[in-house]
Amino acid sequence: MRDHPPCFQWFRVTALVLGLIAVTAGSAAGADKPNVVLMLADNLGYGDLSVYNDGIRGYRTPRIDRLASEGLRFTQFLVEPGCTPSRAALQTGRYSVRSGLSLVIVPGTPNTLQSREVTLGELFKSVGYSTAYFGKWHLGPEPQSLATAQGYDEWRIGFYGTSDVAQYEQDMLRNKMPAPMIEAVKANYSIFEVTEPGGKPEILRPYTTEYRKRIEGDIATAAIDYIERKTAKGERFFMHIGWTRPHFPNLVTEEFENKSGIGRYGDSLLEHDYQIGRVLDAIEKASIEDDTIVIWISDNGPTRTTANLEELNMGSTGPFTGELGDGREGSIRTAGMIKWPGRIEPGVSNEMISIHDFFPTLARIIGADVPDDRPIDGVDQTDWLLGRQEESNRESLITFVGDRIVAVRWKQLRFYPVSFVPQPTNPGMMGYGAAMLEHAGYPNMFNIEADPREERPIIDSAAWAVGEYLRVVAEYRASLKDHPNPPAFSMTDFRR
Ligand SMILES: [Ca+2]
Repeated sequence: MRDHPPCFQWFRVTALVLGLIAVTAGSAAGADKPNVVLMLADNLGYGDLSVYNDGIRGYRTPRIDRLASEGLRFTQFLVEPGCTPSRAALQTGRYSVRSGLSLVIVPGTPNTLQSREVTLGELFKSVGYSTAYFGKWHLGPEPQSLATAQGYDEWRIGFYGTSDVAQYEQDMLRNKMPAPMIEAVKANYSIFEVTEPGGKPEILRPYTTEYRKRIEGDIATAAIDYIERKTAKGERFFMHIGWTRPHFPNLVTEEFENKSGIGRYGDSLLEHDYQIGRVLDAIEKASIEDDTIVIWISDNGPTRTTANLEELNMGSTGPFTGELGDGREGSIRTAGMIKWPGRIEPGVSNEMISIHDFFPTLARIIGADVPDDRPIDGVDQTDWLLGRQEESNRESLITFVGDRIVAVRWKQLRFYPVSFVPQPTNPGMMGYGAAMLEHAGYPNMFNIEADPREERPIIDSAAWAVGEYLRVVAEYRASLKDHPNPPAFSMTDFRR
């Protein structure tokens, strides 16, 4: 650290004292430690909500649209290309590759969430919040990986993996698998609850196709119960909900069947919207609305070619190409919004924010310490969100698949060291079913503002920007010197 002249030292001490007074005054007013409700949709695309698509798909999502109108809606919210990677990034504020979680979880490997990671739950616990997790986690079933081993006091309507496990039983029956094997597989994918930190999961029921219809409603009911319990005790809380929709299979209750006009993917969106509305109503009813930050975000783009047949190409990426699992814009740019009455001005912003940024931003808001013994890739966006500055603090983002850098964003430019191409299936699979094509030494480039569909490569006219691409990659690679990544697991590359 640089030495400062004495007058500057005096200024720093004075500023510190004034800062302490400000913090004390704020705490007395109770305004600096809001409740935080963080809601994560599963595989919802940029063009799936009516507030993003202007209702052109016929149906409306009125409750999320209203939340958007009361808060700040992001049109450049970036994530990682898959459930596990994005959730790891959200929990830790770090590129998922740093915790070996840049592909889907495989239980029994070291690639599940490890104790050494510091999660959002642990941040909130460190400053005295009550914390709870609901629904889908997808960061591993190992004891150290559970939400309740990672800073959350309780975990309701819990499951480890993804909602497609609801289809396994029928598929195994179709394939004449023996009954004991079916029962063993089902037991791995049950719905459970953990009622205390470090507690043992208590199995509630198997996650079947029938229960797939009801789970979103049960998650909402458990979340509402939590809000009522915590407000009755006057406790500050951090509530994190891993919703299940519109991840396939999108089976819904009778109430929502054929309601959207576009089939069950749309019906599922309507149910998701309805259940969000129930939770928002509970916040209002508990009279904590003005003192509660509500964040609603999706974890990644939708499945299109990799969904099951009934839902093929139903998820919408809006104007962008790509889908869950590949590195293109539609995979990593999705819907998101934040509401904090009286603090965050309602509106719409095209400034860049990524899922990693919530970790340092929420830490700043609640006065928690961000770990300084490891690289943190999220940036603190508080000043931008609170309107103290025009621009966000982010201008680049790297996208990984496994241990590979597959795309780099810098300002409005996208760089690709590889190309994603469809598998020769019918239909050709992209997204997590795509193949990756090695480039012969030069990246591909697109201007996402001039060309949202990424149809016109610009390496011929914009090679001046390659230096920025290399700088972003070099800065990340420099951080690996003292903090090497654990080996990334791959189900297709066994050379390491
Ligand atoms: Ca997902």
